[in-house]
Amino acid sequence: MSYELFNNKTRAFVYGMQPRACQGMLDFDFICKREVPSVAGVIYPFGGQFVTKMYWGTKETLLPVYQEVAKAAAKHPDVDVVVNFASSRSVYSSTMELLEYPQFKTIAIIAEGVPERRAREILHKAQKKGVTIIGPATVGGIKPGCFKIGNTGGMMDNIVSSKLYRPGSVAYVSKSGGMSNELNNIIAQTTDGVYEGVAIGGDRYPGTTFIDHILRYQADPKCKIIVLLGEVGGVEEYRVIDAIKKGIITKPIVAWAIGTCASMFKTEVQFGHAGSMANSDMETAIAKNAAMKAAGIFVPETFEDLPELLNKVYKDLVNQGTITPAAEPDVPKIPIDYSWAQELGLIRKPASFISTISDDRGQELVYAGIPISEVFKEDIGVGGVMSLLWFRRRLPSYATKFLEMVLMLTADHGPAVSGAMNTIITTRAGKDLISSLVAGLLTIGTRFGGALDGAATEFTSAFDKGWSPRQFVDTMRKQNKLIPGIGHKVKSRNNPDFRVELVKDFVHKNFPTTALLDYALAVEEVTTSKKDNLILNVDGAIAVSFVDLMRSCGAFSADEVEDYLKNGVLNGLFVLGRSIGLIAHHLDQKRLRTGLYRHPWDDITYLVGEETVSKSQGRTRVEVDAQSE
Ligand code: Q5B
Repeated sequence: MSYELFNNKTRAFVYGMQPRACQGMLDFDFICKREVPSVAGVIYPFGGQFVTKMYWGTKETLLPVYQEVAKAAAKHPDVDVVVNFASSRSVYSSTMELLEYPQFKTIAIIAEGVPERRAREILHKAQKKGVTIIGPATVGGIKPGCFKIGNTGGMMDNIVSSKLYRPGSVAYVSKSGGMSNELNNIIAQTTDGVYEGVAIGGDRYPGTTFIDHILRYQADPKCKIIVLLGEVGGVEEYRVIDAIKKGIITKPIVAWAIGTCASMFKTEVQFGHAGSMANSDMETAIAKNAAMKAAGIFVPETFEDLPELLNKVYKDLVNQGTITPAAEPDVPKIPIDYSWAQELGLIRKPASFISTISDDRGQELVYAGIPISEVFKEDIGVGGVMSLLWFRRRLPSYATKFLEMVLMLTADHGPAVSGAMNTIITTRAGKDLISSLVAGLLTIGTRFGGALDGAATEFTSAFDKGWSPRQFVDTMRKQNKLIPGIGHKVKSRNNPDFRVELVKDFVHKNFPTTALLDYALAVEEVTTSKKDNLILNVDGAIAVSFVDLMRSCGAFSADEVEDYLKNGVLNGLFVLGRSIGLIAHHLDQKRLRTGLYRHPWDDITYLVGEETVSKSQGRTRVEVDAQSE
């Protein structure tokens, strides 16, 4: 194994779709002032993506995504490192495949839970091919100023505070990836910084062990101090001791084996890592620390004393002239992700949108402050949900019942009404549900189903001015205006609309006041005396009742009532209710498999002359005919 696994020209593939890890590596490259990004591309056998968007500093850039290792390798012959994020299930096959490519010299295996037999097979093949494996079950490693494996070092602010953007003189090897962050911090505080750090992973059969990396550090002239963070279980620390005894390792080592507290337990303790359990006395952390100390390694009394001891060793080397601390470069500016900066409260930006009714960002969807589970626990029904979303408040139960009643009453009025007709014709033209529904909905207007808002406005205004019903009807007629909410194509005094009867009955029984409804019924007396079909229709009855409800239920101020009426909430009731029926008509036509509709000629009066446009006068023959009549 060459002593140098990584330098500032190292190029790598990331195996697996890991945008965060890739971005972390690129951000690290950027603050290390690397000329070329360390990630050459992503290998992701699943999906058909060809590029993935990343940042290089503050600019956006594209990373190629390869579905096949062969293509990636052929395209980037300079890549010699692979950071393999494949899962424990697929890491064996993917690593075995990667080992077939001689250009890959180092493979980091991140997955935890790789079966030991598989790990040993990988190791065997890697040794035969001369490939360095870091892991499994590791975060990887870092070479300050040069290269970072995946998520090693944590967030960028952590990397900057541990000065990992430039090399120091201390190289470490640990089992634990989490503890490697601690080491980055300790080394930055007590010495001129980290030269290189590798976490070999906590499995029983790691691809490389302490001695492999310590031998590299011994051979590397830029490494001046070695830190070894071992742990209970296994005998790898003793291989380092042997190498010291044989004079192979001569550089100062500061070391500690974690797990000295194991002796406080009555039974053998299995720590977090698969390999961290002592199978014999010599595998205990206490025995290892004692043996390392006896071999001349700098071993503190406790882990808490390690920084002080490391600082002493460092200072001695500085005093001896072995280490000459380099001038500190400027602390690089970290490109920080917008979402992260926002989470930290570092930035603010005026939002383009405001919403006050619902929120899906938390664990639970919230309607006007009420979690969706409460909506069901309290069984507030569709009317309750409408009151939360439309009015941002809870309404009394008679009000939510009324809302539901309106939806039920307006749901449908047969296939012959304008909206249903349009939906049916649209469906029969082969359109989809949404188009057919919308075709029907777009028919709703002041004459059909959309008279609620107008009715509420006109009746309320007349009532509030103290006009008598007769005065109201006469005034509207003088102004040449039809009274919204009055009149029906087929319903009349003799053929009453039962929907209106149901509304009147419910409102009179449940609402605190019914002043506007009663006024509208008095207006109906006047209009029906003129013509039998000029009844208070379903739009009108709902509209005036709703104004009574808003004015008397105690949940709305007078201004709010006015605002809601202006904003068209009442037509919204008809639109919502009738959507049920229009969807039903679409489904009905689909079910019946009806064909394209064409209106019969004999049902259309054609008033088209032979010549549509008079050449001399530029007027249509119909116009000419109409004028001469
Ligand atoms: N006259 C509804 O008209 C209709 C008058 C009036 C004073 C009036 C008409 C109207 C206002 C809008 C309205 C909602 C077009 C209706 C609905 C949902 C539905 C539908 C369904 C469903 C009916 C004959 C004579 C004329 C007019 C006078 C008529 N309306 N005077 N105020 N409001 N109403 N729309 O029968 O002297 O002879 O010239 O526009 O509230 O859409 O089921 O179909 O659930 O789907 O065609 O229920 O009333 O009458 O226009 O020929 O007029 O009565 O001035 O007088 P008609 P017209 P004159 S509910």
